[in-house]
Amino acid sequence: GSNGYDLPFGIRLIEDSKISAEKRAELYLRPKIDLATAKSRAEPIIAEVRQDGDAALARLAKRFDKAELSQDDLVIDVASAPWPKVEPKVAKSLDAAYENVRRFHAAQKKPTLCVETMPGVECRRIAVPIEAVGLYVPGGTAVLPSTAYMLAAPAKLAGCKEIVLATPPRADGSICPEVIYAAKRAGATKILKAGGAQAIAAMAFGTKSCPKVHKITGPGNQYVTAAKMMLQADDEAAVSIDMPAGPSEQLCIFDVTSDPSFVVADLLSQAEHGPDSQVVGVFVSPSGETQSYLSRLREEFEQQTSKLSRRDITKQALSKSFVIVVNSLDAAMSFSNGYGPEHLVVQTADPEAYLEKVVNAGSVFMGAFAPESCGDYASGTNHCLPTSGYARQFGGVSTDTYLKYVTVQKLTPAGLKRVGPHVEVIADVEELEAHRNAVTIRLAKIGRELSW
Ligand code: HSO
Ligand code: ZN
Repeated sequence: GSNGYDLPFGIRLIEDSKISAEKRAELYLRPKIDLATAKSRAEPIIAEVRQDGDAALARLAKRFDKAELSQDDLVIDVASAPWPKVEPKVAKSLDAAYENVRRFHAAQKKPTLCVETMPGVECRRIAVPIEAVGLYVPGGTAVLPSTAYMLAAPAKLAGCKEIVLATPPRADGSICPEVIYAAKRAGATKILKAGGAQAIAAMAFGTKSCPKVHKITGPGNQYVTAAKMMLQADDEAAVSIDMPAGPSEQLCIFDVTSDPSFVVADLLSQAEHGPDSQVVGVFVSPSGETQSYLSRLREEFEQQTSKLSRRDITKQALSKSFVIVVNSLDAAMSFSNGYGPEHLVVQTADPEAYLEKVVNAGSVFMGAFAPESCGDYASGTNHCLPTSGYARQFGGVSTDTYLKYVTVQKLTPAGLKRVGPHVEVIADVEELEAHRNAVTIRLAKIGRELSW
């Protein structure tokens, strides 16, 4: 029976029909991360960078990255930097992945909107790139060239002029060649050798060597997230962010027709990201007969996990993860929408039936042959996605992330004669006389009558 200890590595097994609404709401919450502490640690670092600029960056690189950097070696000018040496096989795959991402994100650009709301009253909406943007590519336990092209490709396609990519330097002061390669391929203009809160602060305020940016995107640890949230609220920095980012997560819906080795492979691919990652299996079992499938799942977890080089990290993530058994498609989607996963994998026979009911999810992977890792790297969709339930109000990074929409209007005399009288009436209601006058003074000149 489901006593809560039926799966290995502390993965909880839960029956949806047996839990209360309160318990379900608890399951929607992510493993707790202490953002308040992260903010209190990020605060003095932000202040130091604001105060001392490049000198602070050099000091902090020594302290946090063990890297000796001189103040004139903090920024790489990407255009003039030579192509770094990467294995030809790797370059080929990075190019193929980048090309798919470029194609999908280029197609996201929308034509200028132009609507004549009344004859002679023309409203337009034009997309204008944010001039300078900052992208954060985490370092830490994995090198992430994929994040470099996921963030830079849409910024370049949007038309941003300055695209600063910040990533922590290695102890010898260098940046991983694959990250430089991806940044150069995708069109980043500068690489800032800085990580953590200091990188975010440098881009938000600008330093002698790092240009000031107007928007900062990309994932990061709790210090990066804390800094992004604090600086977005700072009127001196006047910077916006893509979204608050938390640990990676995946929710995978499966049933007895799903291949258990695929289900487990997908859940593990997300669990290996970090000890705070969370994966959720939603097992749709209308018959309630689960034991034989679950025992195959258990075996797959044991076998596949033991072979992973990151099994220690993976097991920590699994200990915060769970499988929930539901009895219908509707119950599965109700749970998934309540959780709002960053990645939703649907490995059932008819994934389209589930897709219709998706409300809260960052990115959806449909059917047996769409593993999340394809979206992480190479199919074309973006992998910078809302976590921690923010899929309720945010979509992932896209070309739109780097654009703002400017509206335009143009009125003919006839247009003003049509809309102007309404403006006069509403201005009267608001008792804003100058507003009214701006119309009245013109209509006095051109007349109020519409002549046909
Ligand atoms: N799954 C991550 C993205 C990534 N995976 C980068 C591998 N490299 C986003 O949650
Ligand atoms: Zn991943």
